[in-house]
Amino acid sequence: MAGEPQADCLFCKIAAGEVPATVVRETGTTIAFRDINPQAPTHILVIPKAHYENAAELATQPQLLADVLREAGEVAAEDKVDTTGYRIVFNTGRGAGQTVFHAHAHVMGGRGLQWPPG
Ligand code: DGP
Repeated sequence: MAGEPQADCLFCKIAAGEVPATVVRETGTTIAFRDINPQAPTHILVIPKAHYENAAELATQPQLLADVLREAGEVAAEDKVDTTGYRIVFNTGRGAGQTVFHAHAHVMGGRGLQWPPG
C-alpha cells in the first residue's frame, strides 16, 4: 500500500538503515545517498522514506514531493553543482529506465549534460 514499507523494496531497506549506503543528507521525511553506479561526478538519489512507487504516486503527497525537491536542491548546493547546473530526473516506468520502484530523484551534475537525454 502506498506510503507503507515494502518488505522487498531495496530503497525502503536503505531508508531503514538495513542496507548500507553513502548517505549525504537526511531529514525526517527524506534520505539522500550516492548512486552505486554514478553516471556523473555528482549522482545522488533523493528518496522519500515512505514508499511510493514513482513520481506520480509521490505527487499525491505534495508536501513530501516538495521535501524531495528541496533536498535535491540542497545536495546539489552541497556538491557545488548548483552554480554550473544540474539535472533532477525521475525515471518513471521500465521503458524509461526505472529499475527500483520506490520513487527517487536522480540529482546529476559536475559534467556537461546532453539534451535531449538518451
Ligand atoms: P532507476 O534506474 O531510475 O530506477 O534508478 C535506480 C538507481 O539506483 C540506479 O541508478 C542505481 C541505483 N542503485 C541500485 N541499487 C543500489 C544500491 O544498493 N545502492 C545505491 N546507493 N544505489 C543503488
